[in-house]
Amino acid sequence: MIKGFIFDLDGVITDTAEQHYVAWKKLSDQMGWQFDRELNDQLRGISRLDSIKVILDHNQIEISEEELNHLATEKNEKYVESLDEITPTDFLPGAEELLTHLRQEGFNVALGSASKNAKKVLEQLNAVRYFDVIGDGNSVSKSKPAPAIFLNGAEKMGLQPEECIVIEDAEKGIDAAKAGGFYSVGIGPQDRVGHSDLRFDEMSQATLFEIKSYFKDLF
Ligand code: B16
Ligand code: MG
Repeated sequence: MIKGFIFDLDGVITDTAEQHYVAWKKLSDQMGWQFDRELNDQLRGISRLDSIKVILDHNQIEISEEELNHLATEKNEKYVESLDEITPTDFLPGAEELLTHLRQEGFNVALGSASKNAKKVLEQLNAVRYFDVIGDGNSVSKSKPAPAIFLNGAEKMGLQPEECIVIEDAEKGIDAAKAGGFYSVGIGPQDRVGHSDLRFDEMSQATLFEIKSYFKDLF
């Protein structure tokens, strides 16, 4: 039986992909690296350090570990500055409704985000109150597609993976959910999250009614 839900943040609750894009773009322009929205989409759900490695690989550039850390920190400073602009109107359509229904029906709810800034984003959205457990980039060391972040969330809720549904927008996020033995709901196109158990193009379609209808034997 399903007793809990684990939410990804960027692309599920709010669309911080745009702020990540602007920060990476500023750094790339400064460094003379090629960076566009298509490459930004490949960074969905992956950690900051893995992200900079993808950008460097794409540009066929090799730098020292020290420089890599330094530049990733610089990007983060740019990103964090932009988070002050997030307000409670910045939920993706449907996200707050789903969180509210889950609260009303007494489900356990956890966050399972790769971001080390997840708490700040939830605070800006006034969304901390919807979560029993906040798992973020500081909670585990192995990032998605490893299932660690979701296993950690389930454990803190006192639940088994098969009692939880993970909601994710990233290909590697769905990989992580499957690797951990979780049920999964994918948000996005078939070529990105078609390997989830249930897929919606947009978060607004992911209502509790639709989810319950699909996984009917589990509720
Ligand atoms: P930070 P999610 C992910 O968030 C983003 O999709 C990804 O683009 C970003 O690199 C990652 O968080 C780390 O973020 O630099 O703030 O630690 O989708 O897992 O909620
Ligand atoms: Mg995401």
